Amino acid sequence: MKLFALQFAAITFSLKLNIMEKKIIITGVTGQDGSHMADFLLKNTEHTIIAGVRRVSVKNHENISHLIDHPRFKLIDLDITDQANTEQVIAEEKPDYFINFAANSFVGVSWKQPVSHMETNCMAVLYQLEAIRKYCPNCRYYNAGSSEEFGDIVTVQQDENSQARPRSPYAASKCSARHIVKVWRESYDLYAVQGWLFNHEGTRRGEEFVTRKITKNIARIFNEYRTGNEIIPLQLGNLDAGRDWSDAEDFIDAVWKMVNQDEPKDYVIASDETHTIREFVEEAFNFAGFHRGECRWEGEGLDEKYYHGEHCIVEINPEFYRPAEVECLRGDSTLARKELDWERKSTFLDLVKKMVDNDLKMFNA
Ligand code: G4F
Repeated sequence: MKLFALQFAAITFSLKLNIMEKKIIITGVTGQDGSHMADFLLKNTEHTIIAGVRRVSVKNHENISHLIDHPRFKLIDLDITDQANTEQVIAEEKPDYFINFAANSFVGVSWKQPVSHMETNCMAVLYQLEAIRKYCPNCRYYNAGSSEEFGDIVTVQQDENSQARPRSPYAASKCSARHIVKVWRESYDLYAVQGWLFNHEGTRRGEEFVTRKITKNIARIFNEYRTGNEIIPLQLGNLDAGRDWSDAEDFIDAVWKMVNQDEPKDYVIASDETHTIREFVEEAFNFAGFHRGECRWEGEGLDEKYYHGEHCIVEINPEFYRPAEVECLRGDSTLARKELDWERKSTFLDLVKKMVDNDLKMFNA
């Protein structure tokens, strides 16, 4: 009887601390968020990670190369746009958590590939939830939502009650997925949530996104200066759009907390600040040694340029403008800070510096 009581106490204790070994499927694990989530869970829990990866001829495992031999990290083939494959994986693995970070996440391309955005960002969510409903209804599900869903904003700050006003096929696909998550949660009593994650960046960010494009090109320009080669300016689109940027690593524990509440609920995760692309450019060049006092903007509109001395270091290319722009985003993460007890650690300037330092180091390695 005493032994039984002890065992019971141990189980309750480990459940409370979330240290019971569980099975977690993560999709998009080769990307920024998925790889940070895998790192976080392997470090802070005893859970096993099943990393669902699409089979491609050239592997892009750079972000997870350090995890490949980890005993609690298992790679499996999973194409989330294939319903049969999704169903078979979920039926076989019966995960305790399913964290869906896989997405077509580049807004700019979504006008050119709207169908694939809908299939990857929305239909895949439907396949996942249907399979979870059938084979493991106790599985806790997270889908990556986006501040792009707010789009054509009507309030200075966007919170959980703000209206969805998508401006791109990408945003429309995320809004559709949000409705699916909500309907499946309410109809089948599933623990299914979709956070509104505002822009989050870092050293694992892809180069197609503006922050990494800026910091990688600054490293190249720095090197051109150093070696006395011709300076090729960085080409950008709309400099005056405002974004609410955070360090991606700060968002991971917010997502983990979101899937571990008593009741499923969607939260806004943000820094609650707005900075323009122009500000990001100025701060990033400044950290690289192109000090603000030595740089200046000249010209207007498509002819605007940023100079360091007589060298043009940034110019505008209309190709990088979008058919419809989300002009300004600023989250209101009050609810997440209060109910999830979540707090970001890095400031905007910490993030810019970290990305610039990393790319300068990588370029000169
Ligand atoms: O870095 P971006 O491509 O990110 P965007 O569109 O805000 O989307 C990112 O954040 C979302 C969260 O809100 C995610 F859901 C989404 O998956 C993705 O991670 O562009 C940021 C801004 C835009 O206003 C864009 O017009 O930068 C502007 N921009 C200006 N020049 C540029 C460029 N964007 C890119 N990618 N490349 C440019 O040359």
